[in-house]
Amino acid sequence: MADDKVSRRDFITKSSIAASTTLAGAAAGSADVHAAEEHLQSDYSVRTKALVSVLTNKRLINPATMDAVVDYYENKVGPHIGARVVAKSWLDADYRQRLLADARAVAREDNLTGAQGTDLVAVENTPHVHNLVVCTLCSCYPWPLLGLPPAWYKDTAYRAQAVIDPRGVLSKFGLELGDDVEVRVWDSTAEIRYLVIPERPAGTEGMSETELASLVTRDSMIGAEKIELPA
Ligand SMILES: [Co+2]
Repeated sequence: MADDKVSRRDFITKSSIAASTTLAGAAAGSADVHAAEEHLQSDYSVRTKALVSVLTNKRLINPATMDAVVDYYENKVGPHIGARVVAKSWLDADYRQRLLADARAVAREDNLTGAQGTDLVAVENTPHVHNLVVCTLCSCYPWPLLGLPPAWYKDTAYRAQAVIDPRGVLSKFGLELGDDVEVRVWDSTAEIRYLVIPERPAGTEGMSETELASLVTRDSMIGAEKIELPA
């Protein structure tokens, strides 16, 4: 990277101003903020490459193993796995009950625990309860079931507002909930990850597990949307 020390210090000052401006929501979308964010992104990516190269040269990591891990989370693990769990829970009452009682045990049975030995908790949406998942501290997420988290899940604004004003956040996502619906927010940790079992949409009677799974979206399993049948 061509940055000398002065311009680098200057950049750090600018990007922290940009970050606080973004947080305040005052200038989201301004060219300055975007320029600083892009700069920050490229700075992280350069630092990451440098770190990988140092660790590889010291033979502390193997690039082939790293590639395999990235490929695993990018291509093999994804929301299709959680979607299958949801579809199965819609069809099989006994499975659903066991899932809600002890999701970790069910995930272990189905070989869905992944590398992390985290606890998994399943919560169900009903006409009167809507569950929303967040990680206020960072971005803890049920990777083995949903793959990589969406960018908004890691966003400071989402993490802060989801616990303060979940209805407002859901409304921004296009989901307006009636006053008779209780909203429950689940704060994930390094130890506990949550999976939302969305409501099965009407008009799906007689569908197979595969057909049902194809309707289940990633965001519905975070509680950020309801599943709608395609028109
Ligand atoms: Co976290």
